[in-house]
Amino acid sequence: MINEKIVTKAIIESYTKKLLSSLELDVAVCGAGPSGLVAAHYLAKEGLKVGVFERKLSIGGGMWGGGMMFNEIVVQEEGKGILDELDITARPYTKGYYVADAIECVSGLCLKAVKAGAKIFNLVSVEDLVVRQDKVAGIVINWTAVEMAGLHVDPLTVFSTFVVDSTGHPVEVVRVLERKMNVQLLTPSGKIEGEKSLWSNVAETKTLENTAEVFPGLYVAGMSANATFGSYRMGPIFGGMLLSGKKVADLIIQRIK
Ligand code: 48F
Repeated sequence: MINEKIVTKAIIESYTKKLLSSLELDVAVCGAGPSGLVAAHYLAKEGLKVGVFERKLSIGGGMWGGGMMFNEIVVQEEGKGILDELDITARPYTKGYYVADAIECVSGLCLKAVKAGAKIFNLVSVEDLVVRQDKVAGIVINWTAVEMAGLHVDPLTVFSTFVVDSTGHPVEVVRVLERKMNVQLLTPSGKIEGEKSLWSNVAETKTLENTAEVFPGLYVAGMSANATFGSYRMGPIFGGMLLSGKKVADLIIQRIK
């Protein structure tokens, strides 16, 4: 016989425990697309306390739909290395190009991040930052449902040594900092440079170069790195996203350890 009171209490208590244990993090990852999930996996695997905050119900960002809803993705040799490490199948297509099932990729990345110890909070939007003494010191979160309904409900706060903006094309977290704090970012103009049109070859390389700290305590990864530093988009080739997630994790691990 199932007692619904126990089911309800189990869910509320265990979620609350998970959230309470994530109020002070080593790294807050904003956005659970491919770059954010890879970052979360490598950071958590090093024993760091990682929380991932994702606006949507589903995890995986722009990866589920492959290219134009053909749910396959393409990676190059370097990106395949990461898929191999994470036990995700990549099949050779032609020299230097591999294809992978987008569904296996997202579910594989998600499972690896969670199993490594990262806590993922879906349905939660990052709406602001905590900035202390000219350093980003945390994030300000609210339920996506509150945001969608336009309800006048105050958010809550999560403190974090480092914050990663992996919100993809809209580069939302850096944008908040730029809009509200009138700070100089570590970009050529001191502002968000903005994303350029599609050029896969350049964009793939630039994504890695652009994966960096953009303001003390705040890193950018994935498409948000390219949008911040003014590079091109690349379409459904995902090696750069995976490598960027690993690079941001490596940079933060070096800083913390
Ligand atoms: O867009 P997304 O997949 O970012 P990514 O890791 O990968 C980009 C590729 O999917 C693709 C591409 C590949 O070549 O160009 O576009 O850079 O995932 C970003 C995630 O962040 C969430 C959003 O719902 C998505 O799942 N997100 C965006 N803003 C917020 C957010 C926010 N303010 N708070 C929480 N989550």
